[in-house]
Amino acid sequence: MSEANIESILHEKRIFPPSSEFSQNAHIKSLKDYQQLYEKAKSDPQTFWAELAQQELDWFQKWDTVLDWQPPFAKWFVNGKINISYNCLDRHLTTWRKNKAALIWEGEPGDSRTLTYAQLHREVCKFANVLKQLGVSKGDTVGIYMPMIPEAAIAMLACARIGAPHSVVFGGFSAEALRDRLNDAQAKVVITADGGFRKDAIVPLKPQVDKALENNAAPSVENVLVVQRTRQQVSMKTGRDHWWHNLEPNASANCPAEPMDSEDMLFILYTSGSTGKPKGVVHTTGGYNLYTHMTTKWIFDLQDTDVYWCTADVGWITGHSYIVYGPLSNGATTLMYEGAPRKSNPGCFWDVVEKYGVTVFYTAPTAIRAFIKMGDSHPKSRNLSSLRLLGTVGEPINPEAWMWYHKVIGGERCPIVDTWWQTETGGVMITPLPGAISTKPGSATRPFPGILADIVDLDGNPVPENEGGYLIVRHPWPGMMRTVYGDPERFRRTYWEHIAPKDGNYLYFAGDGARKDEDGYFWVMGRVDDVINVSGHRLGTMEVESALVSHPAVAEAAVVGKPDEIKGEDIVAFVTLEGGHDAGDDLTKELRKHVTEEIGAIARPGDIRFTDALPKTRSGKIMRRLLRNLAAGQEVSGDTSTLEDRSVLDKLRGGA
Ligand code: 6R9
Repeated sequence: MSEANIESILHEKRIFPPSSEFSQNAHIKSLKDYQQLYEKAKSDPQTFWAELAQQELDWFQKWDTVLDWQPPFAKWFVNGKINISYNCLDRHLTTWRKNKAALIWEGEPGDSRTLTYAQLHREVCKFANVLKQLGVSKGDTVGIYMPMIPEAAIAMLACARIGAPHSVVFGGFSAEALRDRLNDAQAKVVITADGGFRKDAIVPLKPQVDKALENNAAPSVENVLVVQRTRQQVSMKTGRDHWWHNLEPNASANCPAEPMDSEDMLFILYTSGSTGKPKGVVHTTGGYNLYTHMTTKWIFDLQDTDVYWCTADVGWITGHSYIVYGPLSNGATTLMYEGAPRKSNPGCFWDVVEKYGVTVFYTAPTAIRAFIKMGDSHPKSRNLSSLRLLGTVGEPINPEAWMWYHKVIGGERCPIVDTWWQTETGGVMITPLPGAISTKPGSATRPFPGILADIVDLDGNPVPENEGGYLIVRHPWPGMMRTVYGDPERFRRTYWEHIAPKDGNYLYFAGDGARKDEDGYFWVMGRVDDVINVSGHRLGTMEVESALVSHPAVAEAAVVGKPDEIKGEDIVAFVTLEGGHDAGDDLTKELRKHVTEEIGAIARPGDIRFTDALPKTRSGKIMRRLLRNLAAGQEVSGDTSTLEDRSVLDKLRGGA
């Protein structure tokens, strides 16, 4: 961290105000409205959130305390009783929305399905009863390892309905990664599918689950539920494995939502940090429901006529908060797409926009850069005039990509919301409110009302305008993570004591470097810890290093990120070998395969460099900063005086 060089090189001056037409129809209509909300939330956060909780959500029982803050542990809406599945479904059934499309789904092969609120409610109730039949009750954790099909959302909502916390594991993770997560969460049931369709191929899922569970390696798992999607042959273990389509049709459609305590765990979601073991980020019910509801409403400016499409995978926090919970809590129409742009169909996203008249579109900078590379002809040959608002998330967006998005996709009429947030924050933290805040390409602009974000140095002192520092948050907010599952000390250490608390004031440390400009706009520059952001996916260098070192040929490994045109960053691994193993293309291939098996294809190093030794300090720490320079093809800069053996660097430079 002390190695972090957080100097900003961006000096973007262009500014884009929303059109008056957009502002007039928006939920938050002007900068003044935003400022009023911001000031109100700042001066009395508890009243601000309590009023919204009362107005916007349905409670079975009102809370008696808005916030119980015993740093770093927060409880919101203490003793309130609520169910997020009820807020996402049941309450809309007594309104005209009953027969509105809740979920529009498009499969990669071109099949599709639309579920109204009434239909989605029925499916969720039936599936909740299936879970109950299998012995899942309130408090039991359920693993979800699914492709992007409606059953993924149905499974999440069914878990929430009966109070069983879910732990969704991204379908691209390997059997090993799945097993670790199932064990850490002590999952009782796993919900999966035979496979999913992605880039014209079948991604096998059930075989990975079999592998994760083989030899009783995840002993907490009693049952596996399997959705038939791709129809390839899978093996079913009698007594343990069940087809969704055998159980669900016979289940009762009557399943009242369980009144949950505000602070009951809603889900665990694993994310990478700077140490080896992924962290189980814990989110609870009431605060998360409110925070995702409000952010969805004001940032995506949802109106009843909108068709809203977030392209994330449900395996990531963006899928949780902004495909499933936030949009449905608002009674919106949320679109889910199974596939990804691929050689055979580079325009598939724009076909989906045209087919369904998508109005709000939310994607990642890495996707935008890939679209740019595929050429303007694809979006230009489709009718994208339904779009009225665009969003991005996952990493900083470079101004060129922002401008392309603005011109080619947005037709210069759609505001762009660049949303900064994290798995840990539950929902968006820094973002334009599109009718109120003028945008600057590359800036996430201003904090959401109620979010006291700032830039400080390592002592917690605010840094001057336009100077780089560490992004922090000063006051708890309803959507914040509550703890690291099973490890509250890690939660304290990682997020709240990284900058030492002063006079009982705790600062939430986000792990990002940023600066604030003369207009109070935030410019996020990227991670300041050992986390690499590959295509918007967080990977800890330690995780990839551990995977490499678990291969018998590898003695030591150091992993760094290098700038990549499409992915943002790519993984470069520096590897030293055990005696008797030869560096070469075969081993490179084998190691890349090995990392894919251990973690998943997203962690596969783009570049593996064999070397005799790694550059270390006298205390034995690998100097990743030097490796980052080398990986990027730059001259090694900064202080090298702590290097133990200078010749190591010379050899690496010589193209080891
Ligand atoms: C939602 C999500 C979080 C990290 C975060 C930061 C980066 C996300 C960003 C952004 C700049 C944005 N990040 N959005 N950086 N501008 N608009 O992505 O969660 O997977 O936990 O990643 O992603 O570095 O710390 P998560």
